[in-house]
Amino acid sequence: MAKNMDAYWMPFTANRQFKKSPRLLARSQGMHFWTPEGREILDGVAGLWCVNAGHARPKIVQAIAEQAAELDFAPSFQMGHPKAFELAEQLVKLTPQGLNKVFYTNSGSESVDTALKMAIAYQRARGEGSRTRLIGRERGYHGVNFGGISVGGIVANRKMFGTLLAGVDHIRHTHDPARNAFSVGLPQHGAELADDLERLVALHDASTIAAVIVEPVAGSTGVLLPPKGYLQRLREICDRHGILLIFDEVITGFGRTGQPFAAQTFGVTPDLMTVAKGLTNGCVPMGAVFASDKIHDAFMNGPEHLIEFFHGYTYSAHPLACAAALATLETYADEGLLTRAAQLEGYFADALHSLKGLPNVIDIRNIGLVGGVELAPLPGDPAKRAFNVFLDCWEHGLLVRTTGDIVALSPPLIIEKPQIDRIVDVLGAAIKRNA
Ligand code: PXG
Ligand code: PLP
Repeated sequence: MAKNMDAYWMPFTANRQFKKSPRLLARSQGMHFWTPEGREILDGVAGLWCVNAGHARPKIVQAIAEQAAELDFAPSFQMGHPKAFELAEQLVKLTPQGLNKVFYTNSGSESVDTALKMAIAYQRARGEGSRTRLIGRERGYHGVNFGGISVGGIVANRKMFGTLLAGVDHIRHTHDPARNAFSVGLPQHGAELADDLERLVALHDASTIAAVIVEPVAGSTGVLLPPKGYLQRLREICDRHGILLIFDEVITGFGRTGQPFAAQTFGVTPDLMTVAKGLTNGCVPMGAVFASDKIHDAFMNGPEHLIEFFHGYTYSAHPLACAAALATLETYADEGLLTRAAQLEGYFADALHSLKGLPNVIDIRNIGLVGGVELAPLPGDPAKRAFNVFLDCWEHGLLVRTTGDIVALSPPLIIEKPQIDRIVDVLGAAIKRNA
């Protein structure tokens, strides 16, 4: 282990607390991590919502190793390599109908900023250049780049960073525990919150709005589910006003909600879809934007020797990432993982909702293999109770995530029923100990 922990400035971490009592992971396999001392930790969150097929899957490990030896890097601008095309072809077999074009990035944050740029540029390309405004949603998380924090709705991620992007507005979030607490699956109340977009159309005029971006299920801000009919209504309003709909599926993509994408679970097709995380099972950084043919084709005019879209990353379609993604898709297919969450949803829901009635549990939410348990904050000390529960779970061999006073669960899709029971047992005991 490192003798000195000073040099590493850790992301989204309480650095001083961490360095006083570090939590280190040294090895991983299947549903588990092991600490450097050899303590086994059950992975309740698929790493950071990304290791959907579980850890150290042989096909993926082998593909990365072989790729590194065969073609370590290929320039991404004006050049290509076979696996980039092969992967795109495989991916569009999984996407909702009409989303047939793939643009590669290296993270969810880059996918979001790419999709926002595509939306504005598309509007201009089709002769609607006044449509530059972007609409996000309160409590949305769209990564940490400037576009993403601008459309995002998390005050802590925004307030330190100046004026952000100009011309952004937000619709209201859908979290409504007063009416929807302890809903199993989608909440009944709140489809009308989609009409908040009409309010912004009335304020700004549709002719100024390029796109709306939402997570089908908000992950980072605590597993907030779309009320029944909400996403359909948002789609209708966008269509009525010529506004593009972007689904940020960085968490919901690749099987989390029981279908390959949440767009399919909810039966609503966006114009652009962002993914990352589960695309490579978290093994090599990679993201992507799926674009409709309509959007892609709007760029494909002008002289053929000229670049159509002035955007891209050095590491777009990195060979190691493409190899990892291809092996990941194969692993998902071999084991039926992209629909396994639908089979386990009922069992997972029952287990999770059995925590109702424990001290300070004020809401429980679930869909597919994602769940949120909301705790009453300690008076005057927001986020502390959930953090204490997180530390307690860690001490008892379970990794969970917390955001504010919400505990989030998002286990690898290979999870077995006894492991679901164990997650709920350890979490329940931690909640009781921290009452
Ligand atoms: N959009 C969504 C919907 C996300 O959930 C991003 C964009 C950004 O992706 P990158 O790869 O740039 O981090 C995300 C990422 C958590 C947590 O536990 C969530 C994310 C990342 C890390 C932790 O809430 N979501
Ligand atoms: N900064 C400088 C000076 C660069 O030359 C480049 C890429 O060439 C970048 C930033 C962007 O890096 P990336 O393409 O990895 O996002």
